[in-house]
Amino acid sequence: MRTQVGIVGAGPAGLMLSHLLHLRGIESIILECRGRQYIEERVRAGVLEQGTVDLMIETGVGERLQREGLRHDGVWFSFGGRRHRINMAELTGGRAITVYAQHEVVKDLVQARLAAGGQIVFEVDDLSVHDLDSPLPKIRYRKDGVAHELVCDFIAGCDGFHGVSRSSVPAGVIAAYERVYPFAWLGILAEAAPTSEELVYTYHQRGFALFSMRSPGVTRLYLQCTPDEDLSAWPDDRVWEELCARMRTEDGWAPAAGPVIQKGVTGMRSFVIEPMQFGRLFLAGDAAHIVPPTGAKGLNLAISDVRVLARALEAFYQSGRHDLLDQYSTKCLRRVWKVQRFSWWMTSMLHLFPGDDGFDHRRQLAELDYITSSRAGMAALAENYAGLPLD
Ligand code: RFL
Ligand code: PHB
Repeated sequence: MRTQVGIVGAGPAGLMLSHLLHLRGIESIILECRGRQYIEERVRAGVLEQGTVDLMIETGVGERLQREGLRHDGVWFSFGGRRHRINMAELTGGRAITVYAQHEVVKDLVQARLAAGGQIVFEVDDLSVHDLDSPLPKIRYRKDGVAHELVCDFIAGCDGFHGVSRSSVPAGVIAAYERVYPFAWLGILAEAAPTSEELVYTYHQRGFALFSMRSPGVTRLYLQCTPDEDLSAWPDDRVWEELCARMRTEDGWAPAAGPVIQKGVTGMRSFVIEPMQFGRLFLAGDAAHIVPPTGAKGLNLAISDVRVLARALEAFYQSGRHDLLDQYSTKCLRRVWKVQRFSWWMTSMLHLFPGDDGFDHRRQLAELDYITSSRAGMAALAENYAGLPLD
């Protein structure tokens, strides 16, 4: 088998890359180890930056997003028993976030690819990448027990943090920078109408908590917990008690409880590799970097990587130019590190760290006070949260 761009992974990065390449007349094949239903139901991110929303609309996959997505012009920070709103749209010239679940983005992209005759091979096994520094790199895999080889001009490693692409780069070629946090998030989805129209990030002496949503009938909530938290110690009643203890404000605001439909623990890590390329292998999204979820940036960063990659591949196929491909890593990393900084900063400001004392507590409160009362502080938060402009 032969294609121009072989894509490993049908997450947001791989699917959006394939879609953008198709619009530029470039052929690709996506190889995914999971089934279609699994990737279309996997509960993950929920917040889309303005640039991600604009890209989906401009490229013809934003119809359902425009109908069902919840646009939020503001975001709330709660501390000391009070909620404070930051008006993102007003501070950024109309930029906002949209709440639309990651698996809905995945569904829309899968549908668009298949409707356009695109190839996504689901449930592949034993995938490996070869000859990365040659002009014809290859992907080998098994499908239904039969071995296949896909010969490509380029390979895009969009296979997430645990994929095989990154670990196929020879040792010593890429450097990794990492920070692992001493806490995790216990997240639930609940059938309960959201009691706030916008997200609420809460700093509390019992630990961080986050109020988010998926639709007018479904609330998404998170609690800071330990990295090895045992879910069996968290029956639904205890989760609601703890959420309310952390989130309830002086004016009586709290989340409304309802049947819990999903529960899980997510670890927290910052991770970046440099460079994001080796020979004809280009890494994008979680395969190249991970951010802690506090800034709601992982999905958005995956989308901004593949936008850069699609343009570079277009320049190559249209005029044989290599310069944009050569600049891929440098260009992406400039944004990646700014987003890493923001996600690390939000995480540091809002969580309790083991060993923190009264000094740390007061410093965090002062920072929260600053970013919710100074126009400059609010503007910096709003600009990063709604998403730095894509160039
Ligand atoms: P993905 O989505 O992990 O997709 C990788 C795909 O590759 C497949 N794969 C393989 N296929 C073939 N062969 C192999 N050997 C393979 N190994 C893996 C996998 O099955 C999968 O389909 O990576 P991608 O495309 O880079 O997208 C990244 C995002 O998924 C991720 O950054 C976000 O979900 C992070 N994230 C959030 N991001 C946001 O922008 N906003 C948020 O609000 C937000 N909240 C979150 C999050 C992630 C969370 N979890 C569970 C990690 C909340 C949570 C709880
Ligand atoms: C979510 O809705 O899942 C969500 C929202 C904001 C975050 C992380 C996750 O920072």
